[in-house]
Amino acid sequence: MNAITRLPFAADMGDGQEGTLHIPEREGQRRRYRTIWISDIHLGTRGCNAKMLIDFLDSVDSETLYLVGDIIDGWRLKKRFYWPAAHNDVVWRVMKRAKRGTRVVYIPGNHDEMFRQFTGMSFGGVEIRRKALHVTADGRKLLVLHGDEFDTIMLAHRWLAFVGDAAYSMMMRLNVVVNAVRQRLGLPYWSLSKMAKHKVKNAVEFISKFEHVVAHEAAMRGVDGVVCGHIHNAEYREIAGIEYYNDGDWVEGCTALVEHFDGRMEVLHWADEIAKRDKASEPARIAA
Ligand SMILES: [Mn+2]
Repeated sequence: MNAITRLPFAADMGDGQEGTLHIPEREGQRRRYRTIWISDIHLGTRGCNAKMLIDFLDSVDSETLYLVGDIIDGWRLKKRFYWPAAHNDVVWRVMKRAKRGTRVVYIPGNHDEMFRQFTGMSFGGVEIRRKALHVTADGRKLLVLHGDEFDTIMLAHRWLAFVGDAAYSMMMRLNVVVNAVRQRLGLPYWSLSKMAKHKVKNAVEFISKFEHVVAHEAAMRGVDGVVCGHIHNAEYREIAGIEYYNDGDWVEGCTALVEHFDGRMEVLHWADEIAKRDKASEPARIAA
């Protein structure tokens, strides 16, 4: 808990403090959505892809923003305090958004469960909830929760144990190195563990089981669908008449779930969006 109280949020939250940002906020037109869901950012770890997330936050805007858990990695912070300026910049952007009028709902996950004790309270306009019911523009009811609630049912499966494992954090670190090299070579972002997840049979089985358990639970609660995070695997599937959405993560997947103004849902893979943007601006660059 000590490490948490040392987090330097407060220093940068005053008005007109933009100059204290490590990565300045980008001006200009932002893509607007009705709703944005992001989770599993794991601020306070080396694996966190804060730069990509900052690019995302500076490119989009929404009426409502759901933070679906594991935003700050309290487990890792307790072991070793790690808080680069870019991680502060992420928190600053979220708080600023709440101030500008976006409804921000924070649903702590298992890595930031220390914030669950503040359920029902609100800090700087950020509402802290254990779960939420979201009604889409076309009237579908979606249950929003982190997803670790299902771990007890999932105990037979090993992937989650692996997620907290040294091998996983090694892979995440390797991912950072690989992509730093790729960036220098002008190659697009590439996800190591995404590939591993799709190749390892047990992981595939685990993800599928998780999705079915979540969908079953949603059906029992009489909602049309469920939005969660936790397993770092962005997805949209219909399972037994229930819409299953997972907004993925910002460790290596770099994905968000968005709702358009007509209620249409979409998973955004931000590395792909950046690649599209770079391609679109290429003729302009050549012309210049
Ligand atoms: Mn989690």
